[in-house]
Amino acid sequence: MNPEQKILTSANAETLPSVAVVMGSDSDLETLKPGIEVLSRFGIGTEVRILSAHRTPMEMVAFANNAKAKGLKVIIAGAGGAAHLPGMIASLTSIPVIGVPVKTKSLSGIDSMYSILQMPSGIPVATVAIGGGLNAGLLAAQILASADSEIESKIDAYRHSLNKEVISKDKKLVEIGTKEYLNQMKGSKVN
Ligand code: RP5
Repeated sequence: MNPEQKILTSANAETLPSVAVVMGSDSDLETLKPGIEVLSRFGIGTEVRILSAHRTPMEMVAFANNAKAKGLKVIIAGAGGAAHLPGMIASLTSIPVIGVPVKTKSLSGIDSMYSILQMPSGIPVATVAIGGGLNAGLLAAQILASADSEIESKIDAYRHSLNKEVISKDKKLVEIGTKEYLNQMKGSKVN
């Protein structure tokens, strides 16, 4: 095992990471956590790193340059404000990059969104919604699923569970009515 592999956070010790989740600051971690968790739930190995386009640019370049040799297939990059990390990584590797605009205090993440979204022709970044860590993880899994039927089945099962959940909510709402449904929703939030 090379030294770089030792610092990998793999969802499954047997699985070498195929997805990297990188962020400009540890303050972005909460936003990316749902994506990291869903990848883990699907048994997809992840490498999670803090790499700043502005504070650690050389480390970011080294990561992007080594990404393909390490076997990474998708990179999720979250950043806030002047969010250059996803675009800079996309400029250094042809591995698909999913950008996650992190919500900011001053501009609510509109700054992050435009920074990530408005890439010049030729260097795409697939941008999810502001704070869209979960969808970034799901999209990464879906990209891998195009060549992996096991992951595809897990995504199908996940979507089936979403479908069942909404159908059961609808049934309950019809049965007990709006007022009682809202009461129960408020009660479950307190607990
Ligand atoms: C960006 O600056 C990071 O992605 C983060 O969202 C933002 C603020 O970073 P901290 O000041 O919280 O470290 O590079």
